[in-house]
Amino acid sequence: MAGKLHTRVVHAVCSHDCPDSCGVLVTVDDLSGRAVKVQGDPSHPVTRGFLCAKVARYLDRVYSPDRLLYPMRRRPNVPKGPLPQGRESAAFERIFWDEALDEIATRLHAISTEHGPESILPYSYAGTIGQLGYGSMDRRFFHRLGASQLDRTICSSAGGAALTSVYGVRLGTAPEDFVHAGLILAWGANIHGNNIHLWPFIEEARRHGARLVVIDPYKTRTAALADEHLAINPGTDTAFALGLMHVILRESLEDTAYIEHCTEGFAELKAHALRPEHAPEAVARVTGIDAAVIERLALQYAQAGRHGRRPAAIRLNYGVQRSENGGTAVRAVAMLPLLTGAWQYVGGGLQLSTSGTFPFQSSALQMPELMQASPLGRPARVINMNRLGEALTSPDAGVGGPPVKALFVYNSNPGAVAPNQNAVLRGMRRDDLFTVVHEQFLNDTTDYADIVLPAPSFLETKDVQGAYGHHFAQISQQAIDPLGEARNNVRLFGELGRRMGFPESCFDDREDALIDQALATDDPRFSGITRQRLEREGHVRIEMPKNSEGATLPFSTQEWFRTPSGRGEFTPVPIFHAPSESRANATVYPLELLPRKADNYMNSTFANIPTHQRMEAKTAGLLEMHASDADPRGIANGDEVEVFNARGSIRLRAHVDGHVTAGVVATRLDWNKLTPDGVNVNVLTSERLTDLGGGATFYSTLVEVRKLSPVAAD
Ligand SMILES: Nc1nc2c(c(=O)[nH]1)N[C@H]1C(S)=C(S)[C@@H](COP(=O)(O)OP(=O)(O)OC[C@H]3O[C@@H](n4cnc5c(=O)[nH]c(N)nc54)[C@H](O)[C@@H]3O)O[C@H]1N2
Ligand SMILES: Nc1nc2c(c(=O)[nH]1)N[C@H]1C(S)=C(S)[C@@H](COP(=O)(O)OP(=O)(O)OC[C@H]3O[C@@H](n4cnc5c(=O)[nH]c(N)nc54)[C@H](O)[C@@H]3O)O[C@H]1N2
Ligand code: SF4
Ligand SMILES: [Mo]
Repeated sequence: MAGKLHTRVVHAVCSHDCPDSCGVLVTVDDLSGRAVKVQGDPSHPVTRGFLCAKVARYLDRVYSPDRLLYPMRRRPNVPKGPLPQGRESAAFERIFWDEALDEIATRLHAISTEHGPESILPYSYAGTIGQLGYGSMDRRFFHRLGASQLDRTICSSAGGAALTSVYGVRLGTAPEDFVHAGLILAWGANIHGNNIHLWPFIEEARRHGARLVVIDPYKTRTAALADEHLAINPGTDTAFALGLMHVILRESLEDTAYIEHCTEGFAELKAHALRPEHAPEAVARVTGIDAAVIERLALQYAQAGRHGRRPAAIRLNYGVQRSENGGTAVRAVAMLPLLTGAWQYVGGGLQLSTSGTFPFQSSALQMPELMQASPLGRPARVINMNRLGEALTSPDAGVGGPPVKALFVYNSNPGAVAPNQNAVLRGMRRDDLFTVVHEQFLNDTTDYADIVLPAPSFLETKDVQGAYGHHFAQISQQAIDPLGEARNNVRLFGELGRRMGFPESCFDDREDALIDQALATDDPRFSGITRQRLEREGHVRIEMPKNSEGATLPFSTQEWFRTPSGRGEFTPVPIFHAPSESRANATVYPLELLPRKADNYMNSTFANIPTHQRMEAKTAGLLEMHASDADPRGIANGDEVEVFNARGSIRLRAHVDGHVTAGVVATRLDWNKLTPDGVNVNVLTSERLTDLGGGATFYSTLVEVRKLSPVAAD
């Protein structure tokens, strides 16, 4: 009880790459300076007082004995390459921050002079999605340096480009409004695993009679809890969406008044969708979903919202677009509410991303104009992050210009998460590549670093954040001092800018100044939203235009669209092509692989934390198969198997369990060094890009599986 007197509660925001962006209350013991408890903010309307299982155990990560606490340098004569977990630090010697920064500045300067600044490649993604941590001072630094630009495409760029092509802006149905829906489609969306704070709203809708239908080739937690699970063949969503449109149009169930006011290209879409190849029987052959089911779902979808029925909401997530033709698939799905006018009803519409709600001033934070002041004097070349393997192993980085001679990694673990891992690791192993990694842990990427630098967790730094799954802006206060000598991304790149001798005063900006810059805009959505107000209130809802009944209904009227035509775009009409790596085009490698995320990790984050490993123990290291694929290969439950294709191979244990249908196999992302053969599933995935947005195609991967004899297995 006495202890209570010495604690305070700090409002932070979970900065992981998750749509929920939870408000987190951190209890800090003032005597020790330690965080003693984390909990979901009960006053946050979407967090509603709970955290996911991963972050509820966050202190096990923050205070893990394995945290990287000091800058280190590779010892002379220790080659780059993997070391077992717990033994990695033997490759390094501790150095002071000053030495580390001086050495980095000296090396980058020399490399820039000799090979040109574009031979330096930053590599980052979403270790934090705070505005400052994700992209601010780091971008200023690399822009001023003239380094190659990184196209950050590994997650959502196909879907983002697709949504923008149909709507012009990334807006969607508010999670709170899902309670009013009568039909909810979870389309390539593992809500219960990846987006848990939407779940209570769906449960509430179901208490009022809503049906939840999951469209996913894998029987996720979400699918297991749904009213109906449609196990679609991977990469065939365009065909499925066209099948639904076909029935809706054949039955004249489209909303003609809405289409007239709000859309463009309807006649073309109608002619296309009514073609015989989009009739339910034909679509059933492609998608694996019965024609009768397609008929019924199309009628239910179109009739929702009418005659007093509750409306239809689609939770489309990024699973659909991690496929070779995923951009087109997202476009096709995103057109459904335009056809039925579902946007006009509270609780109707679609959510892929709400990120367009927040007019953060990212160009003020990132200052692309600094490229003009760089030695290059022009915008630098662009390298797609999904092609890291090619970038590190080609003499012209795969895009023309100098080879990559320096790699600066932060906010990401490409050694584990990037596709075509064998090429990535071959590249990172190069002796003539200078690699810096800013990290919280020694992992599959630091194994290849020349210098490692300690980074803070979100408890240890201040930031401002929006969300891609709700409408609240939040300040994340610094709850505790950085552990060891950790420095946040802002300080790291500000200091480095000074070491490089950049004269611009923008390298002196600190967190509060940057937050102010992020919020400084005339955009009415940020009117009245200041750093001080966010600090006071924790979270503030971004107000969007309301209708005469006081409801915010995105895309219910024409004013919402931001496409060139100012309307929802049905053209170019979505055309279905089977992915080149899919059953329709399979030759040598017949099985479609789902290289999945783990329910209890965040991509590769948490994979090294024993608490989280225990939560994930039931599925780690397994290859899930259907009996009809296991039997002819002589594979039984528990057998050691090799999963392989032309890019690589991985050893797993077969699990014949009914989570996948015939022709599909599935396994999960893990750290390489925590697997028996030291590689993870990304040795099998390719650097091929999506049809739109240059996205990653993890879910278009063909493999073969064979049983390993017991001798070969040990
Ligand atoms: N627990 C947990 N939560 C996370 C993450 C995590 O790693 N773990 N990662 C975070 C990140 S980075 C992101 S981007 C979001 C992503 O959230 P989601 O988009 O939900 O991510 P995925 O699990 O990749 O894909 C969703 C589902 O799509 C299915 N799918 C695959 N191919 C197809 C297809 O062709 N058609 C259809 N209809 N479905 C398909 C997959 O089987 C999967 O169950 O989640 C975030 N939240
Ligand atoms: N096979 C397969 N591969 C995938 C996916 C998949 O579903 N299957 N998903 C893909 C997707 S959707 C995504 S988004 C990517 C995610 O790829 P990444 O963005 O690389 O995600 P994480 O694996 O979470 O790694 C983030 C790293 O950032 C570090 N970090 C956290 N905060 C900070 C900070 O403040 N500063 C610095 N310097 N570092 C910090 C963490 O310690 C962690 O190691 O993976 C992709 N790869
Ligand atoms: S990972 Fe997602 S659900 Fe979990 S605490 Fe963070 S924002 Fe919330
Ligand atoms: Mo992602």
